[in-house]
Amino acid sequence: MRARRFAVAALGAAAVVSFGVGPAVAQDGPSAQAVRTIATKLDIPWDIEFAPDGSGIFTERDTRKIKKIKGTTITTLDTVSEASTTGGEGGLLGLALSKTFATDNTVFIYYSTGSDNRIAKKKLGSPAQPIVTGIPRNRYHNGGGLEFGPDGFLYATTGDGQNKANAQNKNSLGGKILRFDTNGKAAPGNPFNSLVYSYGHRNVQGITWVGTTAYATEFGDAKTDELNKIEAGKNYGWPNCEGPCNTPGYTNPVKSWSNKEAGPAGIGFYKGALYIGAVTGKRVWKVPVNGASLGNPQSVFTGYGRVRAVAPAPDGTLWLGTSNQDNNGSPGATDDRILSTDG
Ligand SMILES: [Ca+2]
Ligand SMILES: [Ca+2]
Repeated sequence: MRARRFAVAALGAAAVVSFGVGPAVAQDGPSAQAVRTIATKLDIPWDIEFAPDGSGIFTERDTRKIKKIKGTTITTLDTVSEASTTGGEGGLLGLALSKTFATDNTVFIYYSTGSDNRIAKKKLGSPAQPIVTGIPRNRYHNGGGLEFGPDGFLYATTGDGQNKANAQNKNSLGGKILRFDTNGKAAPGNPFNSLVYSYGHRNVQGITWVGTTAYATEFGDAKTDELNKIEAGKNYGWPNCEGPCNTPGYTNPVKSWSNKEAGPAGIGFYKGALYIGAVTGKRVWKVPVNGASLGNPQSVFTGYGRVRAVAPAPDGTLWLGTSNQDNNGSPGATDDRILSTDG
């Protein structure tokens, strides 16, 4: 297992990649950036957040652990025993920290169980308290994104659970973006008097905001992956449309890629651009933001394999988490890793 095969392949171009903790420089085509290795030998770091003291806190999908990175020290804060793998893309997925984390030591998590995907509130060291249950679950298409929006409500991104009809069914929590409070109640102003904020999605894994404008990444099926601008009540077309189409009533993506180039997962807004982790495309897509319009996507951070987590850090750097230990990856000796720009 853990063959160096990946490393050799990844180094094919001009990339120089560190396999230990310490400084390294990677050539990333048009936007070469210095990269530091923050942590190695992780197991699919899925979502990264930052505590008020600046430490990074992240979920690991298959170990179901919540871990903390402070300086060079990694500690396990908790294990979500209620979570289970789906043998595919499920497990312990999204993470959001309580707005008063420093005093209540509480997180919100999105995870798979044997029967559903759910969202829970969890004081670290205590059992998970589910606040949203019944999100369709399957081996694949489990969604998993969990973020606080600028309006103070939680947003979760879900998958269709490999049942396409869920996406257009407003009574299903699958193939949706959900908006709710910290008790799991529908946020006021939601378009259908339910948790549902937008629908017609296939498998959404990441959401972030530029000001109050929401953008979410979406895995397409066999053809086209999407970046969507998310607005309340809109229908994003799945399963009738994959990528842009001309059907009235459907909202087209603002950017799209072939599946091979993308597999868009985590997303963050950093220094004037959206950064999108691409697992299939083994890179990060940088999409410049110019007011209300988006520039041409640029391929950056190639050479690290499958990138899933993308997290702008409070110290001005950008953290990235690899997913080379998952079923589709070819892990190098030190995968999975969390990497950071030098600022
Ligand atoms: Ca998150
Ligand atoms: Ca769509």
